[in-house]
Amino acid sequence: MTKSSEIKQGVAKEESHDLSDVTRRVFLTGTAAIGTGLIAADLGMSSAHAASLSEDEISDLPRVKQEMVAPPFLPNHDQIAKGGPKVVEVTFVIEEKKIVLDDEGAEIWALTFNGSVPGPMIVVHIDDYVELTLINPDTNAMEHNIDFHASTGALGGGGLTHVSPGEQCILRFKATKAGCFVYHCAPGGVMIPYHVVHGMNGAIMVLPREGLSGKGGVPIKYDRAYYIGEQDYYLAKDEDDEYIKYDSAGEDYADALEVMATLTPSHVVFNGAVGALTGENALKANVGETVLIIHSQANRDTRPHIIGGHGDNVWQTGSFSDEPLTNLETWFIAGGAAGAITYTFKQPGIYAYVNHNLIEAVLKGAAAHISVEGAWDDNLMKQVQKPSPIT
Ligand SMILES: [Cu+2]
Repeated sequence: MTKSSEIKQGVAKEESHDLSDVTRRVFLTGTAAIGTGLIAADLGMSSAHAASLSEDEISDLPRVKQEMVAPPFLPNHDQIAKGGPKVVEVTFVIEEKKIVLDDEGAEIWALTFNGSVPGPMIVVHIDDYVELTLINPDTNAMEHNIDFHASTGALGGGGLTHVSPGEQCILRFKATKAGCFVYHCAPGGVMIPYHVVHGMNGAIMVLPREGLSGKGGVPIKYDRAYYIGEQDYYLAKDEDDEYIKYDSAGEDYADALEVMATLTPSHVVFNGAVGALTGENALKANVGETVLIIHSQANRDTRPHIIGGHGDNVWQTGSFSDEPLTNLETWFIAGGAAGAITYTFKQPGIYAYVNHNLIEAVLKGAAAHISVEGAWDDNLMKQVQKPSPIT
């Protein structure tokens, strides 16, 4: 059975439920049956590939633990791979937690990988193996799983990783495509968008073993790297036009689905909440530094733009197998994807990094700041006359 037909089946199955009538049991377990069916289908498929390593050969590979860090930061990594392929061990602990989204106190019971929205970025090189331990503590209420767009097979691992509260599982996949890719929870049916728009998504960067390169294969090195995960939220309001507050994760289920069905988010934010990357939380850089920015949106199209700067190199599809576009003003990240850019800062100041749907940037929250230090270059820009009375 193909991946897409599995997903369609799951959606059709869930849509047949009266949403207001979903029992606690169905709610908690989602559509675990879909995952079980898929395991059988997947095992029936040959995994033989010319370059495949045997289980013995994989067990002989060096193993490294990657310490996860909360976005906008990336884990320690080499831009150019040292040595051959490795098994990179990663642990995600799922956390259902209440977070405040804006200055007005709007809040959501977020569903998170490792407690952050977005989840932590994983960085590996092509031909490495990612070995993820996914832990769903019994303090959580819901079943979760993970679908890696970077992986191949079993709904991106979603069919092999359904964990109920109190369970853990281990998934290994080979990183066969170089680029930036989204991962997200996808328990089945309407639970897929519900979990994704409650924050349960993140990204992995699979670097070419020789590092990034630009047009004509010219190597690109970055001095800093940041991960921006854009998140659309769909909060329901009460009769007094106030966002409804809930006592536990999942309680907003029926209300959230109604708002989700309008396709009109209440919030569009970077890194979990309005202001998460502005003011004191601004990203930092110095004049002359090349900054890599990875931008993911697991659900909805977006169009990043640096006000006062450019995308020097832009992999807007996320694929590092393709040459980057160069010198762009604004670029496009398709919903369900992650892209990357580099920009070498040439002037100091506070740059706004926005979703250039400016309504979403200013009214909904999709804005970050990059605070850049260094010397101003009059050659590039000079205020020839300050605003003053017309003469
Ligand atoms: Cu989930």
